[in-house]
Amino acid sequence: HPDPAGTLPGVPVVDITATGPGATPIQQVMELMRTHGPVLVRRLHGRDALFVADADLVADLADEERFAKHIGPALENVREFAADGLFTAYNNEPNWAKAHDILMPAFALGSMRTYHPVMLKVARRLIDSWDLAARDGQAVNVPDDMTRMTLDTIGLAGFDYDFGSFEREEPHPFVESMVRCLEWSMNRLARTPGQDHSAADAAFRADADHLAQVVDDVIASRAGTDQSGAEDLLGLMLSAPHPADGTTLDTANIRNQVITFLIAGHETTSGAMSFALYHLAKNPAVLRLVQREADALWGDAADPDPSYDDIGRLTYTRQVLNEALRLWPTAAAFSRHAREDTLLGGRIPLAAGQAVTVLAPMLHRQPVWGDNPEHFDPERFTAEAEAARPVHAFKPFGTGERACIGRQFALHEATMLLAMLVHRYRLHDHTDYRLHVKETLTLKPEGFTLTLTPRTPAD
Ligand code: MNH
Repeated sequence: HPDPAGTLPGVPVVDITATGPGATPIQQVMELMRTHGPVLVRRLHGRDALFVADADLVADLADEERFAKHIGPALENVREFAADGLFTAYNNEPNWAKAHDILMPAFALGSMRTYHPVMLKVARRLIDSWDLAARDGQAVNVPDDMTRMTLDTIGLAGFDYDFGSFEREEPHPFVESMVRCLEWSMNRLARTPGQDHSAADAAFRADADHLAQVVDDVIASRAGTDQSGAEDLLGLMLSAPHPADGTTLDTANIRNQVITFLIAGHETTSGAMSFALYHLAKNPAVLRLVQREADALWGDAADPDPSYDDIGRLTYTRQVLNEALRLWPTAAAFSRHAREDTLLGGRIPLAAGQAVTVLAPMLHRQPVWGDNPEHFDPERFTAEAEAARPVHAFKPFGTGERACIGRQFALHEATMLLAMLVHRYRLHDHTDYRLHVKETLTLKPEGFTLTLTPRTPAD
């Protein structure tokens, strides 16, 4: 369908063809919005994309009667390796509803109790590794180690598959291939028509093949074993009948779901924890409060044994994570389309099928957040503050029936790890790190390192 966004009344059109989107397209749109306001059309090689961050417009887009998830050009590229997996499936593809119904029970709040011991086991791998670094006075690379931790967690919790990331000097090859596939998906959007990209495309195919091989390995390590008792993701994928028609997922779709969950299940959580640690390192008063909350639970135990219920009590730690996701929502954009011709916010005419992309980092800096939105302040997420704010002002997990299925999983994992880390270590911002946000479709604080010293009871 056509995309006549350029003719929208009162919406500025910004043509970026001369520079292209560069290596940081999300941050480029953030800058454009700082100049032109929270609704704009970005034009690239004659292709228009409508971006919004205005809180009222985002609230309108959350209306599931009139709008639905849109698979835009970025997700079309991701479909090249994740196809009809849950994240990239079209709304009307039968496998979306089928997989959603089969997998939902694995993400109900109660299921987190099952994942808790695995999450704790992997958190201890990270701590063992950081203990060695602290002993040797070596810096740790925060995003790299957060990625080790989240990949091992989703591997073990979801598929009983051990990536063993802490036994490797370099990231697991799955991660390297995945990052290049995500980069390819992002950079493909910036292509100048008519140029030759066959080398990049061939390299992408090789990486996508590698992802598929890892997936086959994950599945093969379970095939032939009795699945009837297995209630993790792979067990459900392999054997759970659909509640309505009794059929199970087909083999091709299972592979797409495994790729999807291995990626979606670790990449964004890793970034979220990295940004949270960045903000803690830069905000000693907040760090004290998180430490106090962990101390209240675990005292000066050298090796605390966090229970499932402890994690629910870490309310301030959770606020810190939310505030980190406000400033740097690691899946920064999601798209919607109009189901029928409609007026967005009562003023912007949209044709049926026409796409709108929500830019969460700028939504999270709108006036509803007060007059100093750049200021890191977890008090924005007390229950009272949240109740006083429009519900759709905070969208790090998307919206509606296509919102993030793994939200509770991510928050349980991240809250526990953050609390354990601040309980155990003093964090030293030894490089006086200046934030550099790297984009690979998702966001990470590139090159952020810390040195660590053990906390003593008096700290
Ligand atoms: Mn997750 C969808 C953000 C953690 C699995 N996730 C989404 C969307 C956002 C998102 C935004 C909606 C995208 C869109 O509308 O196009 N997810 C996050 C963030 C974190 C995260 C910021 C961590 C922090 N996600 C996780 C984890 C898992 C997961 C952990 C799995 C264990 N997410 C998904 C899946 C979808 C999704 C699967 C697609 C759901 C659907 O469309 O049915």
